[in-house]
Amino acid sequence: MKKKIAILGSTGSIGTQSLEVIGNYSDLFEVEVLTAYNNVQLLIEQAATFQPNAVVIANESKYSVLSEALKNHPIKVYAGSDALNQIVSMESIDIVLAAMVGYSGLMPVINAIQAGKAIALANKETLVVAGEMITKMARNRNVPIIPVDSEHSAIFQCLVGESDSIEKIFLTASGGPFRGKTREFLAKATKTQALKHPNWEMGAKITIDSATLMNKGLEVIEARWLFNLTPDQIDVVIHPQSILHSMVQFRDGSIKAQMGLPDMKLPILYALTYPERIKTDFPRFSFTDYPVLNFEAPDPDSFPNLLLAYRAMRTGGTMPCVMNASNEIAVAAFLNDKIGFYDIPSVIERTMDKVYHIKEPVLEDYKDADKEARSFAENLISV
Ligand code: MN3
Repeated sequence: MKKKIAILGSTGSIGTQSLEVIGNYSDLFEVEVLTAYNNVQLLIEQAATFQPNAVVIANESKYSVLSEALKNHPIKVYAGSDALNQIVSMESIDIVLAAMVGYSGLMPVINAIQAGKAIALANKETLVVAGEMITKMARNRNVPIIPVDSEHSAIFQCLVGESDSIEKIFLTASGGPFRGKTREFLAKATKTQALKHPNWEMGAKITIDSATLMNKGLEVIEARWLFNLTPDQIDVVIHPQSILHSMVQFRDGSIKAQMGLPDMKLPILYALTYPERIKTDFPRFSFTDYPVLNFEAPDPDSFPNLLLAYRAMRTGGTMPCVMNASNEIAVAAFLNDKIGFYDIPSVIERTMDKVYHIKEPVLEDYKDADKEARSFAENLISV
């Protein structure tokens, strides 16, 4: 039986690579649902190629273009965030691959878990915002959350066959385009420079997050909830070649690493086929091509976002949600040339200092905190 996949955010970087994987293994997978936020042209092409049961465009103003273009196909067409939230519970879906960007992933993932769907999670912000609530919900419903993020897939793979004996984990970070740069240089860094990532092809938001190291901060919080760790059990190590994708140190001192060439198609495929491994013809790693692999500590002076993420994680409650919201606003402003590189951590820190904090939030509290933090951060930027 083919696994039927719903891809949320199919026109983004992870979404398009997922479709490539699914296209290569059409004997194993079938696309059941595709959703996109705004990119209606690519969604139309994808739908025509993969013939899903249904498509959803979140931006309702694009509905007529979408339905007109697909009118000769037996594909159901919907629009709007309510449709997006409902589609994930469709009876026929086996796996929901959550690959949208930012906070927008939260409600669809919650609804998919409530509907008992296995989650392949690429949307890290979901666990950053409400990881405690979501992982509890998934455990209660016996729903697996399989990480797609390469570092978390690495940890997940290292833990196969292990019992509860983790001492700590090491999340590797490439260091992004600004590794080794001084504060002086970074103060004047432009978005064009920030968008040139050395190892990974990714969307704009995550590429800026990589340049500021917020991406690693988000991943630290994501790892905390995925693997049920305390903040002290998570370390970050800069590894510029992106060959070791992350490591687990066990209580006997032994360390396992998962490694390979940097290619998101591998963790995507693993998440979709787990617990099996499928034969691939992806390029193989050659040890002699990489006689030296480097490791260094992150530089918290040049990249304050990593410390802000640890602070948010230790504070808990709504603080990671507030941090994430202000980061989304600040990154969007940086991409629109409204603020400089170091205004990003400054906006985040000031928002974290000022927006009220709820220690044991319920869903509504996260929604309110997200809204409040966004408007606070926007005000900081507009003055
Ligand atoms: Mn990653």
